[in-house]
Amino acid sequence: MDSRSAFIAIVGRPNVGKSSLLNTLVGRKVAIVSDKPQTTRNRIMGIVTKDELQLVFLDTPGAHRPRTRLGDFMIKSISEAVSGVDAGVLVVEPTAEVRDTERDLLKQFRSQKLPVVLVINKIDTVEDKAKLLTCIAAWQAEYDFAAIVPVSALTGEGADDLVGELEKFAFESPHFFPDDAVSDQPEKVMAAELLREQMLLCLRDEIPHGIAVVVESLTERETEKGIILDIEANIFCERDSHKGMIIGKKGAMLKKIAQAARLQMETAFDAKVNLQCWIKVKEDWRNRQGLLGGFGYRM
Ligand SMILES: Nc1nc2c(ncn2[C@@H]2O[C@H](COP(=O)(O)OP(=O)(O)OP(=O)(O)O)[C@@H](O)[C@H]2O)c(=O)[nH]1
Ligand SMILES: [Mg+2]
Repeated sequence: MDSRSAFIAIVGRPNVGKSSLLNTLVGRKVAIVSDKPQTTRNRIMGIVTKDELQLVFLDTPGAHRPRTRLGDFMIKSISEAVSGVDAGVLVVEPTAEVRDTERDLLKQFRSQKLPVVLVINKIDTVEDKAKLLTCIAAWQAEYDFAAIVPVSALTGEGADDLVGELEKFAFESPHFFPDDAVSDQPEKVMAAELLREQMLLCLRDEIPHGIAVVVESLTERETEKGIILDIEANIFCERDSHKGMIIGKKGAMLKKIAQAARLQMETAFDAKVNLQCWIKVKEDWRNRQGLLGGFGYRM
């Protein structure tokens, strides 16, 4: 059979599980995940290749009302992703509540005449299946979806059904990426994201949202015990007080964060990692265009 491909944008409100879904579909961790909203800041590509079929997913930041220039960038990267795909996946929580955020996203798909599949995620949290039916009915009334698929990104339930629905949007074309590719993210970016993920998991309130991570160098070194990756990362935060919280008592917090991030990197890169981190303060960087670009938030 001839090869087929489709580009698919994954959109939705913050924290609904878009990145978790991407990871489940790809079968590898390509996007970081946390319980805090606005975890994803860039569009992140995840590639699924099954024989002749290649689906290229674009995970996007959660749709929200931006309050900083970084927020503006995040919202722009949603429209950017939506404008270049063959179909959309709108991810929602398993509730019957439809909000303007989702209506605005659907408007973007409608204006481009793109088919949309609704994914009702987190069904592992729904005990009463009648609730799910109410939820489906509410969404059906809202938009003419190409399909509605209940899934759990956590358990993987429904993921194959979803791929089955999305396969319908694939058109005959050569594959855009090598069949063994899972993402387009450079290793340095992946390493920075894995470090930022641990900050989101370990730090509270506004602090993790005001953190940017830049991996300055990532070099491979052959030793008697195998390959070691030396990774040097700069962690930028917004205030001296935040810097203190990140370092923690006698450096305990930074040690915990770096240790956890190192383990994640070792799994991701399948090599031993030697991670060094420096913390720097850049006041109000989320509103400073020049800094945003340098931190990787540039269109
Ligand atoms: N119980 C359950 N939790 C889930 C599921 N999918 C995601 N989560 C949790 O929901 C939270 C948010 O997941 P993310 O994948 O980071 O959500 P997101 O939509 O990418 O969030 P943003 O990047 O902030 O827009 C995390 O705590 C996940 O573990 C699911 O199917 N079931
Ligand atoms: Mg995300």
